[in-house]
Amino acid sequence: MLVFLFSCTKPESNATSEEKNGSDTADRIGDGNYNAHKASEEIVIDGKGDEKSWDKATWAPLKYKWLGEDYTPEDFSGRYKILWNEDKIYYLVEITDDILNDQRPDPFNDWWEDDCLELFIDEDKSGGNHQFNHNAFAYHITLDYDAVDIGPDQKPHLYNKDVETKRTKNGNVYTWEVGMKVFKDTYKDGEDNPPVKLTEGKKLGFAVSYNDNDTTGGRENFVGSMEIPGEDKNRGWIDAGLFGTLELVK
Ligand SMILES: [Ca+2]
Ligand SMILES: [Ca+2]
Ligand SMILES: [Ca+2]
Ligand SMILES: [Ca+2]
Repeated sequence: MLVFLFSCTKPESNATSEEKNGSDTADRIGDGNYNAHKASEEIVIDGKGDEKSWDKATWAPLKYKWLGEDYTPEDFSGRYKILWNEDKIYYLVEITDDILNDQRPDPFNDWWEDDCLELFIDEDKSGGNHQFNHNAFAYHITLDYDAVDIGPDQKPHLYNKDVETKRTKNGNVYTWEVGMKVFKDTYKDGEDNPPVKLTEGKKLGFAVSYNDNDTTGGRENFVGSMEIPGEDKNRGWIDAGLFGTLELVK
């Protein structure tokens, strides 16, 4: 009888009771897609998910290794939640990391080699190449909150006015809270671009990821929210077709 009971239990489910409180079924959590609820109050970017709306958002894992050797949960583990309102998409990302590495204070000096949170967003879910254009954005958010991406001039730019970030620390657990404006692919660097007004039912392409660097002075692991097929898994910064779907729900 005991064996029968065990066989009915889903052995691979990572869902906690907190995850089950969300509207998503446990089965689809972590498949790289996400249904984000609308925030019902102002989200203050302070690195604390203590706004009530965060309680209705479901945690999803950062569990797909895109680069590096295998790692332990103490070395890296991560999960994220997303909310939205008319003006912004909000992320709460909880990262466990044994060592924070910020060897390059200049944000344009190989920014992906320091510890950084990397958020991908494709406003119209078009997919396609976004390496040197704004078809999609790949915001690398550094430990001192610079948001870096490459523009059509093939040079890195700061997008700090579009992406607001704060982080808190509790032991080796870091909570990043991000408020991100969303832009069309007509975005012009150095100009005043109107952000898109977000609406219920909208679908965007997205990925959440983290570059973990500890002791080698370079990126040791790159871990993301969706599976990337094939041998070369470091293609998200070029190909928006790999992104998951972020749907804005009630
Ligand atoms: Ca907050
Ligand atoms: Ca680490
Ligand atoms: Ca696009
Ligand atoms: Ca690290």
